[in-house]
Amino acid sequence: MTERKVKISEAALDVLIGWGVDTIYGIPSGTLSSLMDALDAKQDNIQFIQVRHEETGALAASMQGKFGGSLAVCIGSGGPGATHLINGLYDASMDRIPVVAILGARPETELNLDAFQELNQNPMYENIAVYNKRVAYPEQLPKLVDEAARHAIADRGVAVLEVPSDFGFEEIAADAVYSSGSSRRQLRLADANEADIDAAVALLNQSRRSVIYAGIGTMGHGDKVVALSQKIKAPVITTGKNFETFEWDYEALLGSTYRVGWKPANEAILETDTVLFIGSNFPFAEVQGTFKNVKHFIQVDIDPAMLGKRHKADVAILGDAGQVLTRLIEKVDAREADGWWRANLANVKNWREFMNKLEQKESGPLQFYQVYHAINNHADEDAIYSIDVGNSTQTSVRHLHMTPKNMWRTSPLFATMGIALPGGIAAKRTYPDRQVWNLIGDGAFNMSYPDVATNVQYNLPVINIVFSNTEYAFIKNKYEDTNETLFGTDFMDVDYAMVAEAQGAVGYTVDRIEDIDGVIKQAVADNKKGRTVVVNCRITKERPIPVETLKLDPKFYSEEEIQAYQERYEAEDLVPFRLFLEAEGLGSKVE
Ligand SMILES: Cc1ncc(C[n+]2csc(CCOP(=O)(O)OP(=O)(O)O)c2C)c(N)n1
Ligand SMILES: [Mg+2]
Repeated sequence: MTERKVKISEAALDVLIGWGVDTIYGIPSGTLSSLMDALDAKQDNIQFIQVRHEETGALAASMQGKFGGSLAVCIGSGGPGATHLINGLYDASMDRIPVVAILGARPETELNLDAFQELNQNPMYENIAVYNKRVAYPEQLPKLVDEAARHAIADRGVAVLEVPSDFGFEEIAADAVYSSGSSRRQLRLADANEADIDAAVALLNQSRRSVIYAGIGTMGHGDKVVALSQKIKAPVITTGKNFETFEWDYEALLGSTYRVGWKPANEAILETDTVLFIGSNFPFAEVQGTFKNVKHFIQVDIDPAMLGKRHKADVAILGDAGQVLTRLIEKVDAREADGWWRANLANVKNWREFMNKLEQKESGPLQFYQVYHAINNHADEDAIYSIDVGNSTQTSVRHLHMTPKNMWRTSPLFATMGIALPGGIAAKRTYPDRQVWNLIGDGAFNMSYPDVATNVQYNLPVINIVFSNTEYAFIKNKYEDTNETLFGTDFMDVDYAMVAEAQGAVGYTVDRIEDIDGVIKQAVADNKKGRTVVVNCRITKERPIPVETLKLDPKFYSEEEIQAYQERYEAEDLVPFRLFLEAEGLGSKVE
């Protein structure tokens, strides 16, 4: 009997298929030659998505993980392709998303000769990779691909494998190869310590002004957070990346803190005495003094390395958010609605009225608010949102009406621009039957728009909303507060509708409030017919209200300052939280 032989590169792909891999993003190159042959042979099981830039591929891979898709793989040619992957891989690493990156390399006999395109590649990823190797000889390739996949998943990060281009052409005995994907198991977290739960309950029972700070760890447990919130009358602060966990109109949802946030959360966090901080890593906590007025800090996390990271924890609970919430709901005392609760509800109601009024304007030059209003009107109830970095991050957490049926993902920690469009490719690939919206600033679209063609080429129809203001507004707005000039923040106008049409997508341009609803409605109709759409929303240059530096309280600002602030942000009806507290007979802690 003769031994059955298989091509090593095909065997390596079979290993990945065993890990559930169904998509590989990248661009071919000489250094990826044997892998490309294998991708051709394995087309029935793995789709190669040819992107226009390797960064798009790596960002799509990262976003695929964030959207809950299968293990994502991206490839880059030895040298320039490997360096192009870097932003996506750094993004995945910071969000602890499993991604396998395969880097091409010179054939074995040409290695280490300072040959054309030859780089010492693994060290570029030393900083971030959970696994980072070069394959040493051909028969090792399937084994190391398996190692890379297993480490990416088990260690929640980026696994990098450099593969000399000729190795995959060799053959290996078919029965010498296996995928350990079928052995994939997860550690079960032990139940939370009951004494820690009791200590948390004691603090919550005695607190006068508690808030629940619900991070990404509470995703999927929004109902429990709300049940606890209602039982102990603690309003809910969430985080930029966790809005979809809650119904957008939950009456005690205060939004998120700091710049990408809401006014009520920024105010309440300075007035609360007890914070129940669940499954969150708020990276601005120390630099902004977010918790400076907090007396008691209770933290819940599944990662021991997070406990105590952002603030000293009076009670630290190691455990799953859902399980801990259930225990807390069972044990904690119920509380009647009190002044703290009512003041927060009144504050958030006032904030929502402010947002609604702007969103619902019926005529005039288009502002970003009305774009969201039209999206909210026409989006499917389970729409997926892929969000870029810039004002769109900030405005989408304020104005998109999200519920747990939606998904909302961005680059929250690495915060790289250009992530929304690759994210939309990954989202549509993962959920072909759901509606996908990419919400993108014009600066970020400039970084990513060649890949509209990728959506068209692979029949992955999405709706791109481009917020065109011909400026890097998020940075310009910051410079207004920190710099002497706004140098370098403006750029020239581009006709993004034409850019879309040139790539086989549908393009629209809109600059009036009167027209936005009709255009978005049409975009949705086109998309439902299988078209990728780009809506160039030429919006005004108004700055979204800076809720991290509110100038509304007469205790701290002159009448002129307040009036100027209110006029600029159309915020005549916004009331400082202190007044709602005082109406309940409560004092403010803010000095
Ligand atoms: C790759 C990258 N480069 C630069 C930045 C810094 N940055 C953050 S937001 C932003 C402006 C975004 O501009 P645009 O996409 O036009 O959105 P806008 O804020 O104008 O709505 C910049 C330059 C970044 N986060 N990522
Ligand atoms: Mg812009």
